[in-house]
Amino acid sequence: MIKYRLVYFNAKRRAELIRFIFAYAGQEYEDFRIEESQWPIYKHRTLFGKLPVLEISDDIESIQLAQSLSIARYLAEKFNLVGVNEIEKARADMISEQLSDILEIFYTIKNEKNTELRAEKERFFYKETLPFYASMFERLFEIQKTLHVAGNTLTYADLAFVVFWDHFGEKKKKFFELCVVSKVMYEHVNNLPAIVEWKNMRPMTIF
Ligand SMILES: N[C@@H](CCC(=O)N[C@@H](CS)C(=O)NCC(=O)O)C(=O)O
Repeated sequence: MIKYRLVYFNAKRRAELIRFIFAYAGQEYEDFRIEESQWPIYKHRTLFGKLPVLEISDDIESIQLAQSLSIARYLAEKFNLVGVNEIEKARADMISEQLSDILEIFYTIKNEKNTELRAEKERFFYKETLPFYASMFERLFEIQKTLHVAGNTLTYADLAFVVFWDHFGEKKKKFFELCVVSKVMYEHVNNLPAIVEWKNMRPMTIF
């Protein structure tokens, strides 16, 4: 029997999409969260010195996968969450990567040590960066006229969309006043029983 062990810090960030996929698929896995203090020792046991990694083992061997989006795609493929045709698949990848690019900007700001500079960059992010991308996504969904972000079937990109917006807490409400299609898409996935259940049972972390 295949066993999965997801290794990450006690945070949502780059592991939460993977956890959403496991939750949606109803697949058992070990959600292993390491303490920051353990990281220097653990780092050298990972493929590229970064987390998350997914350890996949059966009776014969154990392998490790790195890169959060690659792990997400591997699992999405396994649990039929990649889309039903080439265009849906490409769109699911495109959207997930675009969301990840925006989050990269957000994480860089959050990691800024200088508090004044961080506050300034955060203001810019919420005033310029996020509105720009939010309106781009909204325009794309208006043109697509599909039920889900990548087409007419639910893909891992729909889960990524919810994980993305959850980074911004209550601030997302202001965006959803203008981005009404995005709001519907977000709420549809956010209200799925498996996602509601996961959100209720997961450890409390800031992001
Ligand atoms: N592109 C990689 C980025 C991985 C990454 O930067 N992980 C951070 C945590 S979110 C990390 O391992 N930081 C610790 C370190 O660099 O030592 C992915 O998506 O998995």
